[in-house]
Amino acid sequence: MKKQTVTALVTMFPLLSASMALAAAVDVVGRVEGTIKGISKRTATVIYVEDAPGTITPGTRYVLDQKDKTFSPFVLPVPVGAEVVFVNSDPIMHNVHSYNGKDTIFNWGMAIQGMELKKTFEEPGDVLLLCDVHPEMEAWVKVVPTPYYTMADENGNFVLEGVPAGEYTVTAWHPRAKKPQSVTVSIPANGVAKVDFKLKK
Ligand SMILES: [Cu+2]
Repeated sequence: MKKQTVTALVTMFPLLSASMALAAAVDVVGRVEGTIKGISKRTATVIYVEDAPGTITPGTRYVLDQKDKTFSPFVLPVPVGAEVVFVNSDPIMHNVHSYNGKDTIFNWGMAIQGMELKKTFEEPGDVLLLCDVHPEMEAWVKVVPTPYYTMADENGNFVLEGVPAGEYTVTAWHPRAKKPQSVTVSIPANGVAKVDFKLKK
């Protein structure tokens, strides 16, 4: 009897049933909490859920600044498909020389203060950024295949909220780690999955 009522509702009010389904989906999320150990500068760690369903939020501005002869931030995590704005905030010349391994992806002169150039990253990966004028300048764009990512705090703690419940691979990446570490995690609805990573230099 109840089933028939639901079917009738769906037939009569397809929009209503769609919004009900959305409300239900919103509740079926959990979170991942954990720690990063084994490496210094833990705030450079990106933690992400590899294969959970979801889309990136449009309209987010991802900025990598060049200020006081430093790239800021040192590590910028972005979801795949994101556009990153590179800015020179210094009154001196820099460039942005980006590498995939040893291969140059692009190499831009950033001659003028306030200059902005944009690049969309279409593939997951680790993009190294250097400035040929100032060898001490270094940054990374970590392109992740997911909208679910976060960074560790200075004590190595992290929290990743709003992940759809399910079993996923969760990965921790750090530019100084020998390799990323991945673990399989079961994220409960309305609950917490705990993960402790130990990265090696
Ligand atoms: Cu420079």
